[in-house]
Amino acid sequence: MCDATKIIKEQKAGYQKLIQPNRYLITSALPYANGLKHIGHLAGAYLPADIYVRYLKAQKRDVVFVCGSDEHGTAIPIQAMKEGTTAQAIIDKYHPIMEQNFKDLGIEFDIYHRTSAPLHHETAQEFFTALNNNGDLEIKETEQYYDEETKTFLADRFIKGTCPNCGYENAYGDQCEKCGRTLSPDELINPVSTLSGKPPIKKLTKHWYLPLNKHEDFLREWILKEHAKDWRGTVVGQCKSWIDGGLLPRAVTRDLDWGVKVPLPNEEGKVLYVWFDAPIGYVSATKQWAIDNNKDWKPYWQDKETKLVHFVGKDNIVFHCIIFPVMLKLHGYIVPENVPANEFMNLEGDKMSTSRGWSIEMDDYINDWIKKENGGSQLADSLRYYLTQIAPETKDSEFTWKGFQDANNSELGSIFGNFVNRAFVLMHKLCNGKVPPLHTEEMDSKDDILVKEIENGKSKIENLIENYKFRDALFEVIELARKGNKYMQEKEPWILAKNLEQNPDAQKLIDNCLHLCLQLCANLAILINPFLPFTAKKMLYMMKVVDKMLDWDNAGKIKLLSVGYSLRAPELLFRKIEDSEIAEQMEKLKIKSQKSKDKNVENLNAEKNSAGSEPTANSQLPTLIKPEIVYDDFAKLDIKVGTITAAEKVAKADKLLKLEVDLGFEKRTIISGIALHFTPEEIVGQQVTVVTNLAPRKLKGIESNGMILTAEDASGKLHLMQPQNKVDNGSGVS
Ligand code: B3M
Ligand code: ZN
Repeated sequence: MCDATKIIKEQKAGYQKLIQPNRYLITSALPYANGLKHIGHLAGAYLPADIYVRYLKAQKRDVVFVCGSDEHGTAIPIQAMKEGTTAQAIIDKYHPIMEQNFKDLGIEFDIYHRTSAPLHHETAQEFFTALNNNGDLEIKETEQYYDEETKTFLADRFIKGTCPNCGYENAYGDQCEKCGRTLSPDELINPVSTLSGKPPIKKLTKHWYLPLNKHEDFLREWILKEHAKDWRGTVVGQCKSWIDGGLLPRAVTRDLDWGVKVPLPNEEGKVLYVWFDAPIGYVSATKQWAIDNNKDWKPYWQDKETKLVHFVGKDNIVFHCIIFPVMLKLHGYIVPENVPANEFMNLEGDKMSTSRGWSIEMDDYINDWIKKENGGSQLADSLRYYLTQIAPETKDSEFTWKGFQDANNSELGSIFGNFVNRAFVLMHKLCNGKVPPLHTEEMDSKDDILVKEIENGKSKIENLIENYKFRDALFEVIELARKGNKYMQEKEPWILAKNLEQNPDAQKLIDNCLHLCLQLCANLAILINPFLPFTAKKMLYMMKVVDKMLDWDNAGKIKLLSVGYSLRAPELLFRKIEDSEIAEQMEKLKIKSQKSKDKNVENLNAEKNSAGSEPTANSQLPTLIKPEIVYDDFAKLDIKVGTITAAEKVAKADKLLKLEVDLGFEKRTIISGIALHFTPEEIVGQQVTVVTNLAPRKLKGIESNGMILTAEDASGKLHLMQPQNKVDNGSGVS
């Protein structure tokens, strides 16, 4: 709890409601400018922050919401290598796209900065200098991995190897992307340089370290005691296991030429570690915002009254809860009040991953759904709705296209949109297009209950948002619309209207019903605004009222629309999403993932079959041993002997041969990456061993149903794995 909250709470002892401080600095993790970001990222660190900020702003609190591109670290030059360009070109390409993507989805930062900005470099250097001059950093000389060919020290993603935790073979030197474990290069099994593919040597180098071990008491007290209850359990749990595992000094510099230079003389070739400079990006972004808006940035970082909240995904917890807070404390800045980290969002039963093509990039969603139609921002809200409804706040969750369709059609459309639409249509039909009066003397218990629901709804939703429970808060907003529908259904103003001639007094009942329904619509606009800002705007237009009506203080009241005020005709708030659109997206996802599988296989084949060219990582590593498996793992493979009965080259694929293999019980088509090693003529008639139960996969549009086994010699040449003597086709190999 920050001091301001504590003081106010103490002053108001006995007063139940916790009064929140007035100044907030909200941050969303700075995404790496190395590629498009997917909707899992959106749901993790950006959308919840945006909801929270919109709510705080509607509360008229003093809030600054900062974000920006993380443009340093090895991720950027690696992407540059992949795209055959420079690191600078990569950040200049992705930074503006990411900034625009966020805008299109209604994520409204006060500033979207970038860590390549000179102001950021100065700020990060100043931070480092202050800590260093104060004796808060330690200097150590250690042996680190070095690539002799490219003359580069291999930190972070410049080095790959087998993860000691899960056995994944392509784990990076800083993290395993498969199991999520944070790593150091020394932990990798069989490390190789990402740059040259060669095994590294060790070389002595000097670095600056942040001695986290000296701050254990502070971290225990601050996280495990003070915040044990108000932070999410998953966040406290992760911090506890780090602290209990023993904190070590952590290097904050790197031998690299891409990044913020170490601000000391004679230290050429050394930069700040990306995880040292990136969070300082929050500070430099605040400074730039202050310059642009003629404000003072200091209170946001130095005044204990300010509440700092970091929104991040779970893989960033340790940096925001342990490392950065230690840096902040040493520098005399405030530490976060909360770090409401989210778990991960899966997609259609599998982990979301851009590199595997199993993802929905924000950019793709925007192009497919928002840009394609007039007023497509409604579909930005549909996504915001579904992502909040399934937000992975306490455990991993799952995005499915069907779920998205249902959320849009059955909840947004049939409940929320339908209620607002009916209220407006009936008001035009039965009340001359004007807000009818409320005849209090005619109010019955149903009316009273609805009024109470409106009043209570506000505080329920408010409490949930204050506690970072956005999914529950959104549920309550929809619940209120559901209650509106039920109320209207029970009141049946359309039936009353039929008997007006016999019973003219019934107009009063019609008026009351629609008066309350319209006031509820106005309330819904306020309450939905943090979640679905485009929808709230549309509702303001229909009600002919100004933005000011969305002030949070107005919620819970039933006098928002004046009697006799004429309102516009209803607009469709949410259009229906058709089955065909969902089928199209599913197809697109499958094609995309297949394409990247093909690409990965081709890359693998290119490596496997590049005899004569540079030796590859594989051919340099004949002794590479994979992690141990049990017999059952081996027994899952169905390996059989077959004879190649036909072979031909695959068009537009130098390395692929299309083979027909007779397995005795059937003939199979197998695409194999061996065309650089065998001609079709020499291979026909050869017996081979085949993994027959490998899932089929398409290569260059042809389905391959198995894999031919080969051995690779030191020069990279492939040899067929054949039985010592001819055996019957279909013979099992074990
Ligand atoms: N760029 C890692 C990530 O995108 C990193 C976050 C920095 S936040 C200061 O997951
Ligand atoms: Zn792993």
